[in-house]
Amino acid sequence: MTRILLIGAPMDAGKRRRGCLMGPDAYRTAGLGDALTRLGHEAVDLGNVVPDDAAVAPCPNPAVHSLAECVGWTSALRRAAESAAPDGVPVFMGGDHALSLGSVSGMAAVAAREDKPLFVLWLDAHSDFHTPITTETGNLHGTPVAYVTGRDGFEAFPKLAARVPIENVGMIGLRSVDPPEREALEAGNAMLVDMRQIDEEGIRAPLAAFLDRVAAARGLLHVSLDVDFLDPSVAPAVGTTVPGGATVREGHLAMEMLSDSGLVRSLDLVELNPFLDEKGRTASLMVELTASLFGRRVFDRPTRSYA
Ligand code: 4U7
Ligand code: MN
Ligand code: MN
Ligand code: MN
Repeated sequence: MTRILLIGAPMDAGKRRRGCLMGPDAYRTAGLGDALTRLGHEAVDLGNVVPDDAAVAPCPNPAVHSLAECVGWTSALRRAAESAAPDGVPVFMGGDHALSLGSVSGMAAVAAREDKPLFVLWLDAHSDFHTPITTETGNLHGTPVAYVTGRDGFEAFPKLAARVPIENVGMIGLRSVDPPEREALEAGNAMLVDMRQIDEEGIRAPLAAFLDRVAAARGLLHVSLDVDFLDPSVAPAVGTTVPGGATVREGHLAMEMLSDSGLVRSLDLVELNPFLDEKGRTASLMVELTASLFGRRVFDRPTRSYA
């Protein structure tokens, strides 16, 4: 039995297209809490976070928009992560992916306090490794990995309590990486799994290797699940669809392996735009995937340990 803390983050400022603010209520409507309770967990809905008021200097990159809003969400969500984590496993119901500026930096602070390394698994079509300087769209939902790993250009944002080393980041599902992101990623040593690699060797091998590393380091694992990790044919409710994504089964296998590992300390569910959904099917799929991550099985398997 796990105590799971559902935290609504109706953030919509990380991009121009509106609708992600309805995400938390879509997850509630799709029965996220009940699905977790049925698995024997205690699921507590902490309600929605309210962003702080923030004042910022203008950004040198004129494309960037909603900077103050994003800064205000970041500080509020970081506090929410830090205050929830000692009581259970926080699940951030987004909201767009800019919410991870706060959730991941908060979990990094939690890990540092426990004197453990934080690892981040980024399940996404995109690498979200822009800085406010390199972004061309100005959409800050494309920046959280750069922020939490300590890249320059985030002076307007709260100073990090702890940086996530880039080698502790694993990205799976990649198929849309902009040239400045690619250049910066190639200078580091994150685990980068693009769709071609998934086609060639499946999702199991790279994820198992990553989980082994987390276990060996006695690390905490934060999982950030962007709806666009999945193929748009099965998960249409997202503003940034990219064809050629993960299948339903690839998604479940990843969640089942994460569940077996026992390493997941926190989770983001991001980028669901209920305004674009078809009869709630994307919200429901995200609920099903979350249930797999928290232990739902068709049949049990002998326990495999990642260590
Ligand atoms: B998401 C993009 F240009 N890279 O910077 C950008 F392709 O959270 C997309 O992963 C960012 O959905 C996508 O705007 C952010 C674009
Ligand atoms: Mn993303
Ligand atoms: Mn994405
Ligand atoms: Mn997106």
